[in-house]
Amino acid sequence: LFSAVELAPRDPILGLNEAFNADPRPTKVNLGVGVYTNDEGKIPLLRAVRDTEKARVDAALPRGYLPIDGIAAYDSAVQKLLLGNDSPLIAAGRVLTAQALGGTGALKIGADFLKRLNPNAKVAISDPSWENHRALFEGAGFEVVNYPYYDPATHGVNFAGMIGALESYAAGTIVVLHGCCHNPTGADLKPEQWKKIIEVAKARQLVPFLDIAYQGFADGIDADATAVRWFADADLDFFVSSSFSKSFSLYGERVGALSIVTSSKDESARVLSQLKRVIRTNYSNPPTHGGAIVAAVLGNLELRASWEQELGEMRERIRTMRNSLVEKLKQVGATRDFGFVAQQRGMFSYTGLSAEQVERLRTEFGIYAVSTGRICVAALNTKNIDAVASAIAQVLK
Ligand code: PLP
Ligand code: TYF
Repeated sequence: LFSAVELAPRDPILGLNEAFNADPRPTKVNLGVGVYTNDEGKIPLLRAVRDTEKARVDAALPRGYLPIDGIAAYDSAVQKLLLGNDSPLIAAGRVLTAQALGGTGALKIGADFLKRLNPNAKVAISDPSWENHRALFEGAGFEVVNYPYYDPATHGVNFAGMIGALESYAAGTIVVLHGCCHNPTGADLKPEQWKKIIEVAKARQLVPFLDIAYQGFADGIDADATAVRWFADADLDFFVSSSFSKSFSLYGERVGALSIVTSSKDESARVLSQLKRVIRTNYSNPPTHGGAIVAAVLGNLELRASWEQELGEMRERIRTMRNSLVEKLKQVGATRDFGFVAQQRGMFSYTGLSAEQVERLRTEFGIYAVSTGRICVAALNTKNIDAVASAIAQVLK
């Protein structure tokens, strides 16, 4: 049965983790995978999460099945985080949300649903994008194309190229957009660019699929949802996959959601009924723990304030590390200006290092980055940053 099965290639990012774990050097640094670690190099357990977990354990709750679309309070909290507490769309019943297995699970059920709805549509993702975007949509049976996005010359967005591509797409094309903190480049769209994209999406009848996995990591919870809210204001039907993996530091609990904005309450009910069918045949219903914690934290003023405070600290620490890396690279005489690193947003930076330079970082210095030159700046800390800056300067020589 299995004699012809070929060995699949490793995930380029998660595969790095395996190599990192096997590396015996005590000075090794993992800037590969997109995980936030604190100044001690640890994945934090947020206070609000810890307190909520304790209370839940003490309550010794039964573990029945959740509804197919998850915890109602969770779904409602997700909608408010994305669209704002006073969203008229929520009030009008035009938004439906299903708790999902992380942002990845949200993309997967969204892709499967779209395939049933519009099987011949193409899917467009940014060049470059999170590796899994292409794989997920191809896995759902779609043809996936790239729209121009990153401009290595400016370390920003090739907006003319991007808009040109969007304008060339057939009606119904599904366009995956990073809501904020673009993975892997760290280069985000400017407000006026979002406005233009919305205009084109409307005129060309594109299907926007916003993926927001880092809400709160650029400027704040509300500020980072600006693009999502502008899509809502524009009276478009669109999809949003969102994730609490990063913002709640709950990576392994798989807490995310798929939200869909439709044109009416009646449409929402019909769409949700179909989405539930997709969920049922994938995994029946989501797990309880992560969703219950997030719902409890977001539903309690004190816990929510504590969460926002810690999320703000994570955001600030990343900003400090970005500035510090730029400074230190200057101090150690790096032969390039890395000022752009301080402008990029979220967990990642496209450093412009070549695959060979990244390879040297790993073999000579035990510093792990993605071969594309992406580093996770959220894994820098006051203990490893000097070594990282000096190693980067050396491989640039
Ligand atoms: N979308 C983007 C752009 C991401 O960077 C990630 C990262 O993990 C995800 C989705 C998936 O999120 P999750 O880990 O919650 O599945
Ligand atoms: O880009 C990252 O590093 C994160 C984590 O298949 C991740 O988004 C990476 C690869 C993958 C799943 C998650």
